[in-house]
Amino acid sequence: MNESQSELTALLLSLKNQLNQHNYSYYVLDDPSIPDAEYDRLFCQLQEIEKTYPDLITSDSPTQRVGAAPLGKFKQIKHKLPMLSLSNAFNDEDITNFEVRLQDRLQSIDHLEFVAEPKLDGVAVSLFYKNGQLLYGATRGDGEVGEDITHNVRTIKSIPLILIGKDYPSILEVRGEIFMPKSSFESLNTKAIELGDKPFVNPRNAAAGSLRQLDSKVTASRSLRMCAYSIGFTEGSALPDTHYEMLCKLSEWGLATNKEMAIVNGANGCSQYYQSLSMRRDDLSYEIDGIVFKVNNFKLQNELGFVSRSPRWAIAYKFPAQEEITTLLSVDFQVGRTGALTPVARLEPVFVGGVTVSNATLHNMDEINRLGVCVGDQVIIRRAGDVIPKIVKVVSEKRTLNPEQIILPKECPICGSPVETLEGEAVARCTGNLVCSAQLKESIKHFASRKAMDIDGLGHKLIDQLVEKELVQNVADLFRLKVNDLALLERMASKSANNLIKAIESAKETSLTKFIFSLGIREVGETTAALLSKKFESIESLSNTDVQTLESLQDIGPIMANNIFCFFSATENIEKIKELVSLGITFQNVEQGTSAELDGLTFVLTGTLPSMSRDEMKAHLRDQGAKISGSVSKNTSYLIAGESAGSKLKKAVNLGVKILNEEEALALMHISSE
Ligand code: 5U1
Repeated sequence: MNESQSELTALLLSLKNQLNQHNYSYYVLDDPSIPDAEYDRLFCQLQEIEKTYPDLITSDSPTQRVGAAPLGKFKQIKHKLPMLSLSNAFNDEDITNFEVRLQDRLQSIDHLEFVAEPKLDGVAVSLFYKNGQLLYGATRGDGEVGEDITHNVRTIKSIPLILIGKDYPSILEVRGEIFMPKSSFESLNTKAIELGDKPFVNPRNAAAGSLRQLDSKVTASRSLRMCAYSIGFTEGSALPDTHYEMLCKLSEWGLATNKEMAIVNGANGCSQYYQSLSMRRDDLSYEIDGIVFKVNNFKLQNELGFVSRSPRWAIAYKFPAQEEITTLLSVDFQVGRTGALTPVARLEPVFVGGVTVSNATLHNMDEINRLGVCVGDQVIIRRAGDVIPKIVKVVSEKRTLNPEQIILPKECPICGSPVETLEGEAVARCTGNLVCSAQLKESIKHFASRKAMDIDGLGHKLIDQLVEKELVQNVADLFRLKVNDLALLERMASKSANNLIKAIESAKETSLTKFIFSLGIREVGETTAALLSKKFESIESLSNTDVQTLESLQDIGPIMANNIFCFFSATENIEKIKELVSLGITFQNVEQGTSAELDGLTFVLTGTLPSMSRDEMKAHLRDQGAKISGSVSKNTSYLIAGESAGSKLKKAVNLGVKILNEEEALALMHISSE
């Protein structure tokens, strides 16, 4: 063997070992050691070498199997028909080539119809029905043999135990994806962190971990869902002619299918569908990692057949990866409005989730310790949707010899005041209060923001300058500014200066809710501000209340009650409020548009509303005297239902409860939906 041959063999062995190790972490531990994108790169590298030197392919190569060998924790089940995987496309050209390949094989066909379906990021499963009864459910495993997860599958409400109707085949293998909705993933991880448990890296690992439970009660508590996307083996009944009709049949028989599925024409239709769904990707309640396009006609599918691990008639057009690997270069501590020091990771720029990311939040020291992250580490960074990029894991195999520990500064990096961490709190704070220019800037930004005093045109850069030039040393100083003062600022022409002074003047007339919110009381958001304004009707009455009264209010817990009470017990805060009033700030104690019609009515909300969060809608309702309940009963006055409304909607229909959409609900409150 010459030198280059032995180098090649060593590289091949190293790639196989790495991929096998990553397969084990991913499939067996449900704890991926590297991002999928990095795995795909290693896999492609191995595939390329094997393509050039086919003699070097061994049966144990990770390229030679579809998934991972079954775990051994559960009984094994042999699929009646193998579960295959999909080949990938990463751009429109790959899709055009896909269509050209199909047309080359199908000679006489010049127009191809595809079914487009979102590719859910979950766990592939096969469900086996005999005479309409669910006999077992299995994971994909290595594609031939999977694990028997029947006991867990049976806990998933979207999986029918008995099929509906009569025209289903006597034997039916249903293929689909079990997934965890984004909201369930977030709350599962929040709970895990609270309990000191390890959170899951992403919803797919959470779904996989939840399915691999020996105790099905755990699975049942995890809000998993199933979406069927094809069939395997069938017997005893003729099937429709097309994949689309098959999906409709599955839906008729009681299986959940994807509402976004559509028939598209040719490669152009595929690309258009991809573009339009990628714009809505973040709005979906579940994670998808691409779109699957399948030739619709079953006869053509049969004609096309398979190549190694994948059918020729289908392709997955992948979205940009949401997880990537990069290096943690350094950590800075940013000081917020309440003095909280937030560690911010400075990263080697990396393209992830469709953008280049060079910063990520690390939240607090507990998070740093939980991750065990050091400067210089290779880290997995995740950016899903609009969410701030997060470091989710350290790639420990790639740690350097001398990792640099991240140490909480003893002094505030902005004002030098001591930093303290109170007993039982994860957050470290600068003790400088308004001596600290960072805290001052942030509190003014909050005060001027849209949901608070709503000072039009007073942006962050302007506020930074006003504080740095000492024109503003507290929020009240904003109302003392003159046009001439603003002339000292960069890029401030006289027209802009006049406009800003006018905006500050008109912001003086506000509502009690906005004013309470603008005070920046710890943990008091706009919903609580609305609740307090409704209950107390004046700032005097709120500032004179006691902790017990506050705690007795719905949605106010002991910590928040204490925060509110302490805020109004501090003389400097009362003085600040008086000063603001003396400068001309006025607030109506009741929100505009109040309607006595909603007094005493009970509302329940469900689904995703088109233009606002459910919390915002609740705040509007509470402002107008309505009560909010979490469940539908005969006492419910109205159900406000958005997209993907589920069981609450069904119950409301059954009980004859009136149902409103967002627009109708706003109209009821006389709020314009513009
Ligand atoms: N939506 C969808 N996801 N998905 C995954 N369809 C689909 N089809 C697949 C896979 C693995 O395989 C087909 C070959 C049935």
